[in-house]
Amino acid sequence: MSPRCITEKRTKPFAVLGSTPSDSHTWNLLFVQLLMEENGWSVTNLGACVPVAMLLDESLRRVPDMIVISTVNGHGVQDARQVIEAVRAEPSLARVPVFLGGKICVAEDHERDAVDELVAAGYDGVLVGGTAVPEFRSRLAQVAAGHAGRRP
Ligand code: B12
Repeated sequence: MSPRCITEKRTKPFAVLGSTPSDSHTWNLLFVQLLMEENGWSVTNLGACVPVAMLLDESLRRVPDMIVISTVNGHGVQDARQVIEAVRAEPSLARVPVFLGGKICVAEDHERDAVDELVAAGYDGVLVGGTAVPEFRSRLAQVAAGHAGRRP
């Protein structure tokens, strides 16, 4: 555990949410934050254009039950890769579930390959298209159930 890490008893599962370093869109982030809160999560929303170092600092300070990256500017396939590589390189974050969602490419025909590449790079799920939100809800419930099982 990092010396900077806060020790706490959590009543709710906790997530760090942010966008990629290049993405300035914000309504997607607000949507995901509200969706998670409605499903019983507590969320720190770091906002748009999140530098990788900021995401790491926040996640190491208070190790989350999930990290969520939302990006819609079409550069996710490049930018989200540097994010997951940095997260997985931190020993205390290496096993934290990390989900990516939104619009990750500028062309839909590249999306399937991009999803596979990003999962291979370390994401637990890359959620795009019409099934993204229902799939995300069920992943939230799964991770929250694991959190409830660990609660004292
Ligand atoms: C509003 C808007 C802007 C505003 C943003 C204001 C703000 N404060 O956010 C402004 C004008 C600033 C803007 C700028 C740009 N934009 Co813009 N923008 C839009 C627009 C019209 C709406 C986005 C929005 O707010 N939607 C509402 C939210 C709630 O929905 P959403 O973002 O689609 O998110 C949904 C899903 O993607 C999903 N989702 C998102 N994240 C996640 C995460 C998880 C885990 C899950 C499960 C689901 C999920 O759930 C949400 C609800 O269904 C879209 C076009 C469109 N109609 O979607 C373009 C769009 C996103 N923009 C686009 C582009 C290219 C840009 C610019 C790069 C343009 C430019 N050349 O400068 C810049 C971005 C610069 C940058 N550095 O990122 C493109 C992206 C291309 C792509 N992905 O294929 C789009 C799609 C327009 C287009 N058709 O070309 N934009």
